[in-house]
Amino acid sequence: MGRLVVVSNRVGPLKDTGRAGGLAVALVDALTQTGGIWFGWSGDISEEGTFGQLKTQKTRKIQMIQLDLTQADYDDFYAGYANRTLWPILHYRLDLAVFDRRYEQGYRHVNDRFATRLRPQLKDDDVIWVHDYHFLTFAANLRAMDVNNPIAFFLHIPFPAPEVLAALPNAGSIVRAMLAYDLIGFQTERDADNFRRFVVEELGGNDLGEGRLDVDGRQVVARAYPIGIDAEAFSKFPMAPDARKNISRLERLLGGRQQIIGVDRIDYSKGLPERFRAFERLLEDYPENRGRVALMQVAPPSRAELDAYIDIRRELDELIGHINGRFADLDWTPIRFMTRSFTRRVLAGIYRASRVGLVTPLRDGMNLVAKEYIAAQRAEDPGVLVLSRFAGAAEGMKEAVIVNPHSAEEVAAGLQTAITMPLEERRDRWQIMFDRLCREDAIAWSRSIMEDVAKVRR
Ligand code: GDG
Repeated sequence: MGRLVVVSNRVGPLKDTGRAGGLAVALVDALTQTGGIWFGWSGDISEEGTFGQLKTQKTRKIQMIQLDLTQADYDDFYAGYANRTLWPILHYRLDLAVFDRRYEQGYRHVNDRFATRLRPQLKDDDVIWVHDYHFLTFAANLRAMDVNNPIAFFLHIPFPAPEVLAALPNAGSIVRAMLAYDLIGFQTERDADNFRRFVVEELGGNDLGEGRLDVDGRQVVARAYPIGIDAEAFSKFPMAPDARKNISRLERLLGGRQQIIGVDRIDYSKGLPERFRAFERLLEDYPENRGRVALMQVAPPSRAELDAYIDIRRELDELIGHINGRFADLDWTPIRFMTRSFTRRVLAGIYRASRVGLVTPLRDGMNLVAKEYIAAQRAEDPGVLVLSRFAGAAEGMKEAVIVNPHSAEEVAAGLQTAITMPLEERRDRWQIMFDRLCREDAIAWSRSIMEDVAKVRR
């Protein structure tokens, strides 16, 4: 295999400084195998934007190449089409999607500009791997510049039912552009199936079985490749000195009470208001938990300049104030809400100190927090994962307590099951999930995509 060229909106980090997630670890591993390029947005805005100087940085085997955006690119491509149009639609939130043709034009323009700037860097035997909803049309732009290399794509977020996606203006044209990829990877069988169904029903393609599609003589593979985490490494994090220090701090504070932990970017897809209402329901329906169980929510803000995110932040502040006001006691606060962030090691320690991991998105591509929570547990006395059926992770974690996040009763009952679950059952469920996480880790994930794209050369 030739070099690998990774394209994603944000690039790096190349070294684990405590913040690199499983994705960065898997991509650095894949890039180190063959050497290669990691190409994407610098995170900066400048007047020249994609016409400006490339920002490059090279380690022994990996070259990072980054480009700026102009303010207009940022507004239309990033804040606009990617995050106000595609993100809500792909998460089944038609009610929040904004359709503006300037956004779509900006999106197509930035994809084309990125392809144009990458083109001169490419060698004939490179394999190209493009990530996520920012770059759906990227391969079509490269193909128009006579790039014949194998190109794989991975979508980190859900691909909705065709009935939902069809509401996107020009959905057919966007999905048709995706067919310029050789291999399209999704988080779940459901997502891959939705994509194939769109291609058959809306574009008149043929489903040839085993994920293979034929559209007007062009063949593409669309399959599920559920993303994994660096499970082995993550399971050791709670033993690191800074994690242990924080575990002791937490345990002192809890003084024998049980903790439920939630960790999510503040995003309407994560089901945070529904989660807090379900916790309130737990305290109403199972009053023995008052004073004995607390919910800790780590919630780093994201995309905070978008209206939908300002609204949810306000809703959360009010709701938490209401619940804490209603139930707090002298020595007990029901919900602790933190918008600060932690290193991955400390986060792993917090997971370990928590009896229940609560992951209740309304829709989520995978949800790595569910996997990290399991990886961080102690084999002798593991906690319980309460998991939304609408997280991609639910497809491969059937041993969790699976709940419908829209039902406060069901989540409250799931929490009660988790809090009272006997040790033996906790161990049985945990062991199965942990073994699977180690087998199907981040590195196995990227390798299987790389193997398959090599097979479907044009
Ligand atoms: C997208 C898809 C898909 C959180 N707080 C801190 C922190 N985190 C880390 C978590 C986890 C990551 O952020 C969040 O990953 P998720 O998978 O839960 O969610 P998204 O950010 O929405 O990711 C998702 C994923 O892509 C991968 O394909 O699973 O469905 O939406 O790793 O630990 N990390 C640190 N400090 C924090 O305070 N260091």
